[in-house]
Amino acid sequence: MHLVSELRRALAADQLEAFYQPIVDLRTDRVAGAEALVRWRHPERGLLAPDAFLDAAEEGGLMVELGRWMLGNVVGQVGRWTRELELPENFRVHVNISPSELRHGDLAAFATRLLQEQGVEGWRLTLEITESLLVTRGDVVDRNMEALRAIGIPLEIDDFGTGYSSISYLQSLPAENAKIDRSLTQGLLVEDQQRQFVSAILDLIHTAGMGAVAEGVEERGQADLLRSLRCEYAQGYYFSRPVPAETMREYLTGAR
Ligand code: G
Ligand code: G
Ligand code: MN
Ligand code: NA
Repeated sequence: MHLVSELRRALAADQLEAFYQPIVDLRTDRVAGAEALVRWRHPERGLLAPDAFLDAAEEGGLMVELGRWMLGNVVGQVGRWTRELELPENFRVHVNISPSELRHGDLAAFATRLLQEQGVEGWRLTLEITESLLVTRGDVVDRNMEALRAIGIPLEIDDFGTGYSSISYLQSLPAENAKIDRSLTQGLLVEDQQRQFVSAILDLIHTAGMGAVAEGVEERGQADLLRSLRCEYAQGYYFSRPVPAETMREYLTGAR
């Protein structure tokens, strides 16, 4: 079967699943949040990562539907965690939002309804938006970003440093955090020049009034260095791989 039609059926058959990767506050070494990452539990091919099907979703016009499924699933999960657990203070779940979702007029209205239905406050989420989208943003994107902010959902620039970042647009951007791409984190311990480069990027993020999240942290030395460079948050295999919701719950209750 064609991948697109298979994916369409998978959405209807609830074969998608949200995995969670912890985000750690480097100042306290505590879990400050998690990034939700979509997986497809394929009946024959096993657990599929997004690179196996997101392009097909985009081509098949399924991105908006997939994104809404994710957002609904995550907000439901956050609602249960808030009711059933004592969450770390300020714990929030970051969700990736595709450009097509942001270009769709009623993203903010959809999010508002979800939050109300599940009794979840907007600040419990963070929506990750890729840097490249922001360069070509139009009226609908701007209106969505403003409306999301108005309902208290923080925004975060994803893949920072890899896109076409124009320094000037940073100042006007309604984002709370910027996430440094793992290609930048990865060279941290190898080259002095890379360390200085990351340091300058962190300064830039802070000067723009945002907090910084570093992704792709795989070694303790990288976490230590990032902390010394005043990076607030970090995420990566050193702390944990993306895990199923049940495992994330165990992290949150201290059972793991
Ligand atoms: O873990 P990883 O292989 O899960 O993710 C690969 C890429 O897929 C990441 O760049 C991430 O931004 C993207 N991705 C993961 N989950 C989602 C999702 O729910 N929506 C969108 N739009 N992108 C996602
Ligand atoms: O949204 P985004 O592209 O940035 O999603 C994060 C992606 O990075 C996911 O595919 C996730 O599985 C992956 N990832 C998370 N932590 C690490 C890490 O420490 N090392 C590497 N190589 N990949 C990571
Ligand atoms: Mn992301
Ligand atoms: Na990223």
